[in-house]
Amino acid sequence: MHKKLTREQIDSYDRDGYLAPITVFSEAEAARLRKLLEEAEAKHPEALAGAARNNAHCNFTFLDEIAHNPVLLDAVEDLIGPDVVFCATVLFIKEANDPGFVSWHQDGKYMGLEPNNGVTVWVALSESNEVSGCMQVIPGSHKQGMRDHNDTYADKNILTRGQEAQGVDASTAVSMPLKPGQVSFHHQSVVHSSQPNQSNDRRIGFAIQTYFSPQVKQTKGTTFVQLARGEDKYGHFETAPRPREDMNSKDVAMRDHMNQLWSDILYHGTDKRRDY
Ligand SMILES: O=C(O)CCC(=O)C(=O)O
Repeated sequence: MHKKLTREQIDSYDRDGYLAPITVFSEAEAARLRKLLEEAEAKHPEALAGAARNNAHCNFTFLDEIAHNPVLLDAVEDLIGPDVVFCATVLFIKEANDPGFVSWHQDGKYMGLEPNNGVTVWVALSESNEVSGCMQVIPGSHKQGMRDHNDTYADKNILTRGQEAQGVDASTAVSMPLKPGQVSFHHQSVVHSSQPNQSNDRRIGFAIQTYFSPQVKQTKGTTFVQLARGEDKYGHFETAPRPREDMNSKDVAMRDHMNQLWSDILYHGTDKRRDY
């Protein structure tokens, strides 16, 4: 018995490596979450910009609640099983008319997780469509293994290394437009990208990157996770605390520590680092 998704939706995720759109939050709830985010940005600008867009769920309760939302987790459980942890979140924000883009890449390439069978959930807090630069995926590419990536460090590329997966046939790409409150699911090995935002509104996505089984191992360093569902019988990871209030100083220090360790993993093998 599945909790949120149908058999057809699960089969389509397994076949194509993505599933979208799935409604998890109402438009009113998405508007409330966006308001909380924009109030938090106004009050704590330094805590939600640049590298601080990583793991902000450790410092803001409304982001923590999204990552632990029971309906969202019902769908995650349908896709990867009853025991679920997650290691990081990213606020992927493109301002109105922002030239920032995301090159073709696979999430698992630099995360050091083995095997790469987790799922990234991307929650839309504003309209994400072809004008505002929604995500695009190459269906079925999660079954073709990890590709070589070329680290470009391109100026407007939002990814850490500006990494570009090689051998991508963009003519087969499919867009994943989302309304505020809808989410997409993509496999940690599926090739995906997004174009600049050419709309007059911000394109705001909150990505939980990535939910996976606690059986997975970290091969490149130390990673903190939160338990999202079920139990962790393996203990392969450190445990990250959940925030009880916004911007508690202990949580802020812990998040900085986690981000440093995560950055060490994402930039493993290179001396060239950016501020995110
Ligand atoms: O927000 C985007 O445009 C890209 C997000 C992404 O690459 C991801 O969530 O894995």
